[in-house]
Amino acid sequence: MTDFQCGSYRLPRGRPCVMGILNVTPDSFSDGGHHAGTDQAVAHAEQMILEGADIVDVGGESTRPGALPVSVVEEISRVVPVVRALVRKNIPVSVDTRHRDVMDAVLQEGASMINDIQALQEPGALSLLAGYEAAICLMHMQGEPGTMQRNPLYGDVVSEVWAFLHARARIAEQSGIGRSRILLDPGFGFGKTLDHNLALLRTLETGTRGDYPVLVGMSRKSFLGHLTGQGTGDRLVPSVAAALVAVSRGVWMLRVHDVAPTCQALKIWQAVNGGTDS
Ligand code: YH5
Repeated sequence: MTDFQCGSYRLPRGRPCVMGILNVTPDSFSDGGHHAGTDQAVAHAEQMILEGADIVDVGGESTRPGALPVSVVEEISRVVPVVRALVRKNIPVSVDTRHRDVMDAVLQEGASMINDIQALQEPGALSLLAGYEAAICLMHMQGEPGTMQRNPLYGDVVSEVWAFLHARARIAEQSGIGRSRILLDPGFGFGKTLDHNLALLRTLETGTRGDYPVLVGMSRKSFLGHLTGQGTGDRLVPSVAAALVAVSRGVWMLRVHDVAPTCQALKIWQAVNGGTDS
């Protein structure tokens, strides 16, 4: 199995990898000024790397249902200082954005991955990525963040989600983005009911048996609360349980808030299921 290409980094395909979530929205870190926020964000990223994260995912736009829209200029001013500092510290950086101009700014700073909940559908995004070596995570979403959870409808959610992702991957390859740097993500919670999320989780092999590595993000999401009764701040155990279900069904990368507990769980999984190398 060849390694996954992530800018100048190579991540091993022979074991599950972990992406640590770093939100840089104003509510995430204290607003003791612009630099204080950046310093705290960088410290949190370094902590996640020490805990075993393979890459850090920096996000400056909240895409939770009901969140207020952010201008591209504002999003760039939130993420660029953090991306710049992490690149300087040789930490592999992903940026969670759907906007071409944000991608342009962070790729120039040396970001190693773009994580796009809109699967490069914004005009100019495909050709921009083709000019870099950065990896791209193509995610499925039905609707728009503000309204996507109102009444999501599918004929067959599993086949529709994976057909969309394979179509986007094909377009990405035709645009000059090599297969060894494309990841697919079914987009848990993005225009999906509890039943849709469960159907996708139950049948993850539909995606993981294909030609591309699969990333999932279920950490702390509402559907885990609906299944357990746990509130937003109390979903660590459900999140780790869901992560293990996912890797057992062939998922390669996990996007998580709680890096240390996830990596501990993965050590058990890897001791049983992995080789002795990696
Ligand atoms: C994802 O799945 N998700 S942002 C609501 C929560 C907790 C967490 C109500 N970006 C994904 O993390 N990128 C986000 O509790 C993502 N895959 C990829 N590739 C939403 C989020 C969250 C929302």
